Amino acid sequence: MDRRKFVQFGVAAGGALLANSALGQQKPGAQGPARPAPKRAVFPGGQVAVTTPNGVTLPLKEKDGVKIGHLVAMPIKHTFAPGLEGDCWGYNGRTPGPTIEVVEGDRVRFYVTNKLPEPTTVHWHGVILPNGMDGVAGLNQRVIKTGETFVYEFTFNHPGTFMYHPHFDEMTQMALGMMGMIVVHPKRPKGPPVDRDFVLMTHEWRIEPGARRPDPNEMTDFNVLTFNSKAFPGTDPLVVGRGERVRIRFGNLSAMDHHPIHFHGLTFELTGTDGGEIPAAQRHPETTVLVPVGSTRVIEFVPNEPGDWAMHCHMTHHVMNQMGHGMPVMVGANAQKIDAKVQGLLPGYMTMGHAGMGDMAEMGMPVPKNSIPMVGGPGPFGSIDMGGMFTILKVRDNPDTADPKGWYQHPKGTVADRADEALMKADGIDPDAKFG
Ligand SMILES: [Cu+2]
Repeated sequence: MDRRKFVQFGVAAGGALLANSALGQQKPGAQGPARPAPKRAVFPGGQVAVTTPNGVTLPLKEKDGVKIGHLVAMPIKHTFAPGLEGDCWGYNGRTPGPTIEVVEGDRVRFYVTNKLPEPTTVHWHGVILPNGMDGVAGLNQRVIKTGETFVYEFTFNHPGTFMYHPHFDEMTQMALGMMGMIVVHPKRPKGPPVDRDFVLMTHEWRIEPGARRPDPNEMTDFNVLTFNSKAFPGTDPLVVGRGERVRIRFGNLSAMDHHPIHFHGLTFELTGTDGGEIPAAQRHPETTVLVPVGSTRVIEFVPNEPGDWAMHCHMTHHVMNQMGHGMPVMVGANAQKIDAKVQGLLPGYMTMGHAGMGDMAEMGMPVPKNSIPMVGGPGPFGSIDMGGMFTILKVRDNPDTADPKGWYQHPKGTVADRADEALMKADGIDPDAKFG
């Protein structure tokens, strides 16, 4: 019996715990890194259920061969990161809404209740379905008025990674957080099975420091950038096993920006989009995947280097929390002289940013109530001076028992540190070398 079949058997027999402990505690060694058992092999062919970091999956109940779900469009309170709360709109009390997870061929009936102060609809982005179920207000259906419940019924005929969002007053409703991911597992999976499967929706928001309501009118100057509506350090890390095959499905329903998501410590292959699967012959290694607005991108990889690896949008303004973009450039300015002059008028004035922005988190810069400082969170070696669309991929030998909050323990001598003077001398390195 192979491992995957055994796990399925274990789950079926109510012995998931046994399967995990029996297979998950293999010590790395002669047989290579441990390959802990997937926790939930519940879809055809042993496909693991998707994980939505910081999120949930929509519960579905089956009746007469139809899977039934309920989405409630509603105002919500949302925490982007510790210190930043928003008055947002979402589904079932959250943004993004619950991830819809089904299997190719599934017939579904989705009820949509509107508890917003204005009409809405739901569009099933990328799903090919009967025209009257496509959700474009005025074109395919009447709007769902406040207080009404509509019903959508269709069959998911194509496997893949899709999204859902309103198609009425999109600018407002999506700016306030109304969106979610859809995963349709294939009936007969091809290619190597994955051990972990994640969904991450990218998004951008404009929230004035101190305000609670995202600004739907913003077109260019977004200052809160998120994975699953969380800005670092609010993003849950992705804990994966060394040697496991991992899939991440990205979506982008940002207003304006495409997001190049960059991975440290591994290479991946693009295996699909919301158009479908990419043929194996067209795949090639990459370290950054561009996720355009209104698209999904699916990647797969096998991490072999253990550690805490950064995973983030590579637009530098998308990995800083709540940047203000109207400031003068102060880098290189003589702060002492400026401070002395201005302090005559404004006691306590301090020029910010003259030596770069990286130290702002540690300085405890005063910020308005309900706003997050310009930089991120604490790390094992000091402050991680990134925020926004940033998270951490934690590659572990025993991911199922590893503390997701814990940091990687580096083997001795494998962390960059201050150079030893004798070694520098021996290697002919002069720190005071002159150039030019
Ligand atoms: Cu970005």
